[in-house]
Amino acid sequence: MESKLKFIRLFLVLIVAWSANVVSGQVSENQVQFSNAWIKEPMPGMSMTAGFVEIENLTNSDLRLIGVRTSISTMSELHDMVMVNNVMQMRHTTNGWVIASGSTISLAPGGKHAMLMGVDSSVDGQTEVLLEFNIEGLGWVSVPAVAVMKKSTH
Ligand SMILES: [Cu+2]
Repeated sequence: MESKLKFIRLFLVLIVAWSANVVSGQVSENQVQFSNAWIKEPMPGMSMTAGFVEIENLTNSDLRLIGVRTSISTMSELHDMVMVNNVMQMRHTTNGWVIASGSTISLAPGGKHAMLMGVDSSVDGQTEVLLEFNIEGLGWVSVPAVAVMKKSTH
């Protein structure tokens, strides 16, 4: 009886360790907090869209977001919006973005976003997508997101 309990306890510990590893890669939940992840449902016939998320740095040092990827797009880039001659244009951010210790950056419509190109045509509203973010020195983190129909430009 006692050995059975021990076995169950070990089993539970293994499950917890395994699921934490799958969800967050090398990054533990008390280092970086991801919230409100979603992607804009692609317009009919379009293979481009954008993904959004809020990322909070819970560590004592500054972090840098350096990459994004998904399984539903062939190419993904970090994009920022800049004003050029009174026109908003998006720019590929090649250096990534610093997330200062204790602060949050928002990828949101009208600003920073994850540009997704070559998006699988089967993606529509309600599709569940894993957005993966690369934090310099910590590695890739998978964040579940859902495709949502939203009327907005990014
Ligand atoms: Cu873009």
